[in-house]
Amino acid sequence: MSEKVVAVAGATGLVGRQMMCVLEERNFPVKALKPLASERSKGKSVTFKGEEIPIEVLGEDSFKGVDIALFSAGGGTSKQFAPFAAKDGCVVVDNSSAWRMDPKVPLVVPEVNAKDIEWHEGIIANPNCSTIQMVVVLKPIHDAAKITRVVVSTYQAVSGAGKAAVDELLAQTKAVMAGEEPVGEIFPHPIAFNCIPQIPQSKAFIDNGYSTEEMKMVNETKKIMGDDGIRVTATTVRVPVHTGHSESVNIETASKLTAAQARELLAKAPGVVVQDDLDAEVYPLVIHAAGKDETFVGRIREDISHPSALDLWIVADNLLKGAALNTVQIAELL
Ligand code: 25A
Ligand code: L14
Repeated sequence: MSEKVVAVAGATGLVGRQMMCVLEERNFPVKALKPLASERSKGKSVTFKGEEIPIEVLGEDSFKGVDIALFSAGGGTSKQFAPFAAKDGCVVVDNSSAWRMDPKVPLVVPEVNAKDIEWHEGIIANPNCSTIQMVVVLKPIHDAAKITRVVVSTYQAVSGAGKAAVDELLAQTKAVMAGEEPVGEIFPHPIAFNCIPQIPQSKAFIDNGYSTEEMKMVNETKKIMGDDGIRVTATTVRVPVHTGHSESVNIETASKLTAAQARELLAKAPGVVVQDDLDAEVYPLVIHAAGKDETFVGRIREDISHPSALDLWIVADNLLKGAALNTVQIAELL
């Protein structure tokens, strides 16, 4: 692969920073790195391969001479600036929700639908974090037994909501431990010692009673798997975890798979690690999955209430496989 000029839009955010770490760790052939952020980050710099690089303010002209731009600066920023990047011949890999359901934009998880990058027109979307870790597990099961329906509940870490949200969890935890009232600005209710069935933290709910995060899981799963026939319902919940999303998933299939067959399939699946030893009390845990690239699956069992369904527990690092790593993997395909 020839060396590329790579821009990172949102370089000072939690995901942007991880993107640069992943580029460095995976030895992505970077000719030059261009970190971009808002006016707020003017004067700051980032360190990449031991070199200090000043942040530039993101603008319409930021992408001249750039080959690949990785975006993680929020949906509004992506909507506004990605078209300028694409117009200048740069390929955008966008981590926001702005372009995911656009029929002209591929929505890609390399282990599932790498081929979809072929039809991009300058923008490729990185899916929602909770959706990514679920579909890497669904894919081998769908290929073997055809999934008809998925029921998922998530347990999502605060780092999904950015750096300020992580700070809020830590500050509220300290406050409660000191016997004080937890106060906060990011989440609609205290997150320390609590679970909040609302994601995102504002303007979450739509007319059907679902949150937008839940509908992302429904719609994006069908698009990535390339099968509108898979019925999906989701409940997404914020929990007081720093990093790593967990999911309880029930999967109905057209033909029956035993738990042993599913374990065998998943053990061979790319990007998936099976952790499933009940005698030893081994199953995926966020405290182990945080910082890792793989998606971990365990508690694999046959649903006793249904003739052909499985229950399982899926955990991954929401900032890595859920965001920065998957984005860089897409860039590697390019
Ligand atoms: O708009 P959305 O879609 O709801 O997304 C909201 C946020 O979700 C995060 C990301 O926050 C995003 O901004 N996010 C998006 N996808 C994510 C994913 N898959 C995800 N999080 C997890 N998983 P973030 O805090 O991680 O990163 C924000 C980055 O985007 C830059 N940015 C924002 N607006 C921009 C922009 N860059 C260019 N143009 C714009 N209009 C942002 O740069 C950061 O790099 P920054 O300079 O604005 O922020 C630098 C530091 O300032 C702090 N900060 C953030 N907001 C404010 C702030 N300080 C003061 N006032 C604020 N309002 C941050 O802590 C940051 O470190
Ligand atoms: O659609 O945990 O990428 O708040 C990123 C942040 C979904 C929610 C996305 C979180 C969002 C996620």
